[in-house]
Amino acid sequence: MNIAFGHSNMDLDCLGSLIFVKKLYPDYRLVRSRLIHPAAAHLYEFYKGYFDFINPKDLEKGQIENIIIVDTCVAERVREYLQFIRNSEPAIRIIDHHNTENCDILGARLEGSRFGANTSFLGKLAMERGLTLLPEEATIALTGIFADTGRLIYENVCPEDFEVAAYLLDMGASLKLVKSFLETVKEDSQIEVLNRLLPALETKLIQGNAVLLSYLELEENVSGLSAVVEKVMELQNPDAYFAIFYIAKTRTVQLIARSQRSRIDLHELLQAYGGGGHQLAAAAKIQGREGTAFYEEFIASLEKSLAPAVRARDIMTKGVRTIHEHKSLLEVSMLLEEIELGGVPVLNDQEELCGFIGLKNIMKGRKAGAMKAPVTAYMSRQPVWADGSITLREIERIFYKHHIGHLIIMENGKIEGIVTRWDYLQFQKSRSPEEKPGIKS
Ligand SMILES: [Mn+2]
Repeated sequence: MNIAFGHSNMDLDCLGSLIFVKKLYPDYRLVRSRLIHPAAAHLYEFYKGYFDFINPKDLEKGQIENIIIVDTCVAERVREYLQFIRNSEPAIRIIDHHNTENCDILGARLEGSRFGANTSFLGKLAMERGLTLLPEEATIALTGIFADTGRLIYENVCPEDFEVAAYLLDMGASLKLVKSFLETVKEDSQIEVLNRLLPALETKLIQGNAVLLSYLELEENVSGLSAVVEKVMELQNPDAYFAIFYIAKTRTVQLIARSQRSRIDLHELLQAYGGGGHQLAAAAKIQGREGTAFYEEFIASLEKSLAPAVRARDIMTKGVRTIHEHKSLLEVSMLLEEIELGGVPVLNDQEELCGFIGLKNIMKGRKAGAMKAPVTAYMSRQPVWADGSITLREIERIFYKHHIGHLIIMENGKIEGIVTRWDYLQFQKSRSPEEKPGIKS
């Protein structure tokens, strides 16, 4: 017998991969994990018939010749299957999109690419072979790709994920169904918590970071709380969110945290409470504490332990050139060419900031044939400037509000630098790892 399986606690990418295995290698039987990841439970309920799974225990009976393992390369995560294989030395082929350096399944043949989703690798094989899928199979596979790629927007996404997604749409995948399978907040109990959380939210500016906090008492534990917290995060878009629940029945404080800034390292922060997780997603359970007292104490500790937010002075271009108000448009355009910037601050006789002149202003002068006119005739007389201590969020707000591309940064009445839209975007692009928290496998 030939068999295929994914990791324990099968998730959506696992199921997506397996549906392709079934199409590509029809002589392999798929084996079901004892556990289905909660995020995959709904899809599994509707579509389990399409997999025609056997149970790990069924493996005891036969002789296993070939094995395909998908979406993991770690022995620990497939132990529940391997323990039932009685014969020695089956041929093992691993198809995984994780870093396979840590693979500890001996003698296995490794395949796969670092695509956003493992499903995409198998999807490429299916495309190359010109396979046809049922609409239901295409829906299963597309859900897998969307789950592991945050709907094709995480940093791990490759062109191949898009290609396979397009192919699946062609095969009749239903985006409506995919969307509903990806919805993680749908139980009544979760929605009730969500409704109670929203009015309980408070935002605090801590070290320049916009931090969202909430405290809620629950009778008993509600499953899928972290999905609710992620939903709130999505709605409010803070730098970080700390949701604190007091579970009356078990007298436990549950702390669930999400961050969007790698500077706010949640794994490290929550270790102090015996918790942990990833940099951007972590949780802790604290026994024997009274809820509200813990909440107050936790906020106070954040004031001390939170890393300061990035400020204008951290990302500005320093050593900014300026131009005197009596200089001509021609002179300023030559200066801009020299320094490769789109605009410069204008100074008056007292060396004070009195305007800003950019390419657009010069263009107007050029059209009017007035390149010899003084800068004052065409500059904008209300230069937008800000203090070096403002945060990224405030910079963003100023750009949008004033429709400008350059923000002059002053410290103690002196021009210290300029933040351009380009500086801002470069910084946003470079700050990794900024993977979205959520399903990671
Ligand atoms: Mn995966």
